[in-house]
Amino acid sequence: MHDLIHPLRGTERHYRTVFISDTHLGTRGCRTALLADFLRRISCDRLYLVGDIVDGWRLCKSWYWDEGHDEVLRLLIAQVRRGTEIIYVPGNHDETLRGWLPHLALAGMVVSGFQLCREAVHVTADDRRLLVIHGDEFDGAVRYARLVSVIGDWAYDAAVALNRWFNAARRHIGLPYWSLSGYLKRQVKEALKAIDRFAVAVAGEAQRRGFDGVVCGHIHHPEMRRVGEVLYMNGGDWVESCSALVEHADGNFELLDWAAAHAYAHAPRTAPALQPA
Ligand SMILES: [Mn+2]
Repeated sequence: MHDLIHPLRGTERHYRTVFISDTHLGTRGCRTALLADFLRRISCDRLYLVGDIVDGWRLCKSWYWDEGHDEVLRLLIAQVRRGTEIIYVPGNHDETLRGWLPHLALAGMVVSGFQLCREAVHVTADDRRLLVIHGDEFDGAVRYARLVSVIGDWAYDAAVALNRWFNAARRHIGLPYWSLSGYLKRQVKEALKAIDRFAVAVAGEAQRRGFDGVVCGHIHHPEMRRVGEVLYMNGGDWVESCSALVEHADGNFELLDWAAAHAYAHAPRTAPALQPA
């Protein structure tokens, strides 16, 4: 009898390099189950944590930690034990770490196998030099960027339906027509423009400094494309998109959509197995 092939089950994928960012551990938003699943199923020579890994070190009021968060931390330490080099570039939500950097520099900058640095330079298998930064330095460009993930396609569809009811109500109390979906559409358009401004700003910085590309996070929008003369790569996040950027042994890069991969691998097998006639 044939069985469906489950691409993730029981297999471990090895990559030259893995980049993850914006896990926001310490908040309820972190999708710890998916992140733990990812960390269990991949291995790599080098793992970059590209900022906003642990959130709210300063905001103890909203601090949230459960077994899922413990498990992620345990798996990261397990990666170190098996020889993975971990490079941690703090972001704006874990910027407390930035304050430690001068002291850590004196101590060799390695804490339990985690190497901390303000920014990193990654050399790919095919000898390209990539700047690795979180990206909040370019916040000026990015006011709207997060809206895109808030107002997704489904929300837009819902808004169109809601708009009818909304305007019926407005009519009822004598107010003129106002398009909610039009408003949301304009917001999404602004957000997309902001994402583009962010990419252009980050890539511009990398280009000015003579890099072949840049890896960043911060705006929770996974993307990989050429911007100007450099390769712009954003690994996304583990709050909404659950994505990671990986480098294969030959220096090729790939964006992994772990939420989609996981959903596929664990989809209920409702279709009967085909029997040969
Ligand atoms: Mn950030």
